[in-house]
Amino acid sequence: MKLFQILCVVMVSMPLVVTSTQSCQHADKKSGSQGLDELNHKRETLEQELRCLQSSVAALKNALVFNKGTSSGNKIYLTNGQTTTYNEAYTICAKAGGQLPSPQITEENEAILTLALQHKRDPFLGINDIGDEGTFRYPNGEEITYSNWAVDEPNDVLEVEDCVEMFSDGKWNDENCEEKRLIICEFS
Ligand SMILES: [Ca+2]
Ligand SMILES: [Ca+2]
Ligand SMILES: [Ca+2]
Repeated sequence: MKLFQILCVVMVSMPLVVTSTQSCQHADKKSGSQGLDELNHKRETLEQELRCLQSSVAALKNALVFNKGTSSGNKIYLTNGQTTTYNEAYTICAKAGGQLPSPQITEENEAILTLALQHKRDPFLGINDIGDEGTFRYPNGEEITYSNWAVDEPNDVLEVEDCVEMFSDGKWNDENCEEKRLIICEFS
């Protein structure tokens, strides 16, 4: 989890007040010698700061999920509760430092579903076959390695269904990208 992404999400999407009893302050131990000793000292200092940052990131992640999100592994799913087209949702998630949800395992699919059910709307996934009809890919261009299609899907009705929505049972349907669906973004 990139810290700036979390901070960005905190700032733009929720009225979350963060107070911290823990701060990642530089350990200002005096290095008395040069060379190897100094390098070791710097390494220890950096390791200490890294552990502190990791702890802060973990705390922030828990706070986000507690507030209104869901998670699976190191992925966090958040929504602003609005609906829009695929392209607009794609842009909104990218601007927030995330991407449209792209489940790669059942647990991730379930985490997205849980959030969607809370808002009683079907979301768009990032998976699509816009570039290559019939071949569904993640936003990074890689072919999907996991799928959860509903019966008889994907069916590319009227040859305009190149985006993917998630139904309220967690199953997937290819759908027209111009339809409006719940915006869920994935952060990792
Ligand atoms: Ca097509
Ligand atoms: Ca299609
Ligand atoms: Ca369909």
